[in-house]
Amino acid sequence: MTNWDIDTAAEVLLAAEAERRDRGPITDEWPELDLETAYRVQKRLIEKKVAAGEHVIGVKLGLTSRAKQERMGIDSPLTAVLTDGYALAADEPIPLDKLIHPRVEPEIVFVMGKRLAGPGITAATALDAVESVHAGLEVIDSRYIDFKFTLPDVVADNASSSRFVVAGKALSPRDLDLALEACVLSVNGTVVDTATGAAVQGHPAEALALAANALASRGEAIEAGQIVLTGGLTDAVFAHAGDQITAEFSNLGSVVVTAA
Ligand code: OOG
Ligand code: MG
Repeated sequence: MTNWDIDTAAEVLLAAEAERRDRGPITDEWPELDLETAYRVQKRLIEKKVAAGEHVIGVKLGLTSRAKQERMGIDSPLTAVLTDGYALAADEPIPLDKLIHPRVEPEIVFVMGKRLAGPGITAATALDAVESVHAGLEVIDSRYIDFKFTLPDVVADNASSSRFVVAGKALSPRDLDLALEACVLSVNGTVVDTATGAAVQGHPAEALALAANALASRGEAIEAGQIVLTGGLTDAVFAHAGDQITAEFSNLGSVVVTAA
């Protein structure tokens, strides 16, 4: 029997990631894992990645769209931390041999020009701190069997973070209406889903403001230069060997990953 505490939970999740071993929800064994404690597990997990040589490069939001919330059965958004260990280079395939059951979702991505620290951040102030906006794809790979988890479980697991890719094309957020930005998700040339930027909290800048305010409640901020993934616009699709998954946006351009 595991004697659960914050450090043990972080170690168990890191080992599951490293050894490609999915497991049952931690809350089944440690029902006292509440949301606040789960964010402390997430923080400890990131501290361990940093101690092993990774660098924090940004923040992500999860469960910001209805499509994602309905699929995962959780109606509350969350935040997680991005390190350079999750970044895929432009032509780098999804390494299926290192992952458990990866799924891919299209996201609108911000690169911050200024530090953004809550509380009291509105979508307008949030957008003022953005340097550029990009198309992105996130690869999620829950360490829980069948992506079945409660909110504290998924927060502790750094929101299923696994890999992400950000398109090189950069636009100023002032040059387009991100609520109307359209996204078409295709697998091997077949359209599987569509959405607009309004899918995430009505506007991706609302998601950014939400992140800044949520982080402030835990004494943290979004730093200048950091990347922010605003959350899957559509449900995520499973990545199988040989798949080519593409998100085409109306103004932000296209971003593609292959699974190898
Ligand atoms: C949780 C991760 C959520 C998003 O964009 O909503 C997320 C999951 O779906 O496993 O990254
Ligand atoms: Mg995501």
